[in-house]
Amino acid sequence: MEQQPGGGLVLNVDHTFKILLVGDSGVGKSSLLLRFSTGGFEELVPTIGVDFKAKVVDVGGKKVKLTIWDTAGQERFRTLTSSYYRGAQGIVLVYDVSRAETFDSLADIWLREVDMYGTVEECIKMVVANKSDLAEQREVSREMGLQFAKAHGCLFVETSAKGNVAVDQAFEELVHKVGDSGDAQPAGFHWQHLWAEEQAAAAVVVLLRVGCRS
Ligand SMILES: Nc1nc2c(ncn2[C@@H]2O[C@H](COP(=O)(O)OP(=O)(O)O)[C@@H](O)[C@H]2O)c(=O)[nH]1
Ligand SMILES: [Mg+2]
Repeated sequence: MEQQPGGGLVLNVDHTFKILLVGDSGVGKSSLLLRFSTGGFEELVPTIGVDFKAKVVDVGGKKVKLTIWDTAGQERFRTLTSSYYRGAQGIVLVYDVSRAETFDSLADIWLREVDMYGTVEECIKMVVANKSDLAEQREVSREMGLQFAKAHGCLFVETSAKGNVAVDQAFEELVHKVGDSGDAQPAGFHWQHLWAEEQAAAAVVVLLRVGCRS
């Protein structure tokens, strides 16, 4: 988003992708986002229960604004609202390879929620097996993760947010798949249809900017 001399706001990107992180508390969702976000990330205003970050990336020569949504811990109470899922084109389902119950939760909770509340038919899902550095404590084999991902039509990658293993590749692969799916919203369209939370955050940014100028 850029402020024009006349005061109008312009999104100078070709597309906007909404990407979500879901999974049990403690699996490393925020750590993955932090790892991916080092460099060129814009912290948007945290709203109640949801944090999101925006980053502009290049996908096949087009400028794409990613808004990556993370929970602010309320997944502990299983109270993610439907608006969290609405319009998501990419969904990252994270488990911790050292805690089998977080893997079970993908089927028991998170995939169900995605099916129930997701609104984008062609949405790309990726299963991320995080904490691959914890070899000694591993409870979920790579093979199990891969089988599960295949069975549910998801991409699969093992990562370590701590060791910075495969984190960028995971997000990049997902973003490219979303770009290929043809379900990306042109930026202009998306601007008209921003979801309530993002709109509220954008309004605060505008107010802050206006405040700074006067
Ligand atoms: N060993 C290891 N610890 C990790 C990794 N990623 C996150 N953690 C730790 O796991 C805990 C929970 O991480 P956090 O990102 O807050 O999880 P969230 O609740 O899913 O957002 C923190 O103590 C992190 O430092 C990883 O790849 N390896
Ligand atoms: Mg978190």
